[in-house]
Amino acid sequence: MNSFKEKISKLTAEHHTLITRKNEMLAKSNGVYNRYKYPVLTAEHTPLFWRYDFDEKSNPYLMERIGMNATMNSGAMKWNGKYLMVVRVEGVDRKSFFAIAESPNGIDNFQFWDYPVTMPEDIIPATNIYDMRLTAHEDGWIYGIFCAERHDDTAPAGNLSAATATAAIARTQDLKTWERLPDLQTKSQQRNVVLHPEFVDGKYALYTRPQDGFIDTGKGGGIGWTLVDDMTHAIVTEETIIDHRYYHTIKEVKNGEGPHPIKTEKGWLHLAHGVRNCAAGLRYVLYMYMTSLEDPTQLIASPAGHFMAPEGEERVGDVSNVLFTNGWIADEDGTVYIYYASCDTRMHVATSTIDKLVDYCMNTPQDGLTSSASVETLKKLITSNLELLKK
Ligand code: BGC
Ligand code: BMA
Repeated sequence: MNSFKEKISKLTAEHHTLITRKNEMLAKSNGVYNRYKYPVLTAEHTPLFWRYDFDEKSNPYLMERIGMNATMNSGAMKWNGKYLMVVRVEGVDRKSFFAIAESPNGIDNFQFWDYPVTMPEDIIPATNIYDMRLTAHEDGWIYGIFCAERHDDTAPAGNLSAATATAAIARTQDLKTWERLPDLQTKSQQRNVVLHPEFVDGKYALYTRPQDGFIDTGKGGGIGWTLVDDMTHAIVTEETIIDHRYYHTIKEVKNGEGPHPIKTEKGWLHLAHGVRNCAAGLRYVLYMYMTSLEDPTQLIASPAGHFMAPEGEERVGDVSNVLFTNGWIADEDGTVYIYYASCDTRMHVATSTIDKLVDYCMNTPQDGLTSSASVETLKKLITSNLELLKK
């Protein structure tokens, strides 16, 4: 029989093999981006010393004491030359928390820092926190905006599912010590709130996603934009919808900003998620759009349909048929690392470049909103290609 120490060594060796596994870019591509063979983070990547009690006296069977269920919806940024994610880790107790994982190259070898983030709860304590968007703002702070979820105590007795979603705000200089600021004050519930990296007219600019209820976006027409004076008392006074939802599109039911947009010569490049309903439940896909540098409320490109949808093993997980993103990194050489989660279960990376993504946004036809419009768009391309092929 293996000794306790030998069992730990074996576990440690297996874990090491997993977290240092080299990732491979998949050759198959639509020309816009490349997927990779392995997820970049799974629950199995979390440190063994988070899950096991390594004391033989208190854990003679060497059991997992604190189970981890998922690593998903992660914010991302480059930090001291490392590719870093602020991961939504979900325990088997269904509680999410944030933990930083860093990689030397952005595609593999992601390793968690020893401790998860201690997020101060000195405002109104939340039951669950998740989906942080990181913004290194030009004011010098790194902001994390995330969803804080609380039970809705106005619900009839016995309704334990009624909840409220609010945009929680925290800031840091070192990603270790976080200062909690008051939640965003707004008329409606909010999820998917994202801080724009630059001041606009001397104010902080936020992407919002007003919603009538906890799940139902209702009259909240899409991704909103608002200017606030002070992030330490952020109050939404006016909200303009900049990316609307439409009937019979990939974002018919909901949409939400992903990470903050990337500034390019041609405009702000946005990555978002869109949701539609079907017999299998809500289907979440990723889509892109662009806004003007002069006036970031103006949509300048809106390619039709999804940019990425779940494929293969990405389609199955705790909440199947879901891709979600809230992190990407634009590198100095123009490479873009897109971090996306599949099915609220695991994290993946896809790579592209700023030039390719701008080309995709500018040259993909818009949604004509009807089958006949789609056929007309398709016919134009076919005719032009058939002419070329004759030459
Ligand atoms: C879950 C989120 C989900 C939200 C709305 C929350 O309780 O933690 O992952 O997006 O409900 O369905
Ligand atoms: C949402 C998001 C995510 C999640 C998705 C699917 O509303 O905010 O947290 O990935 O639902 O469950």
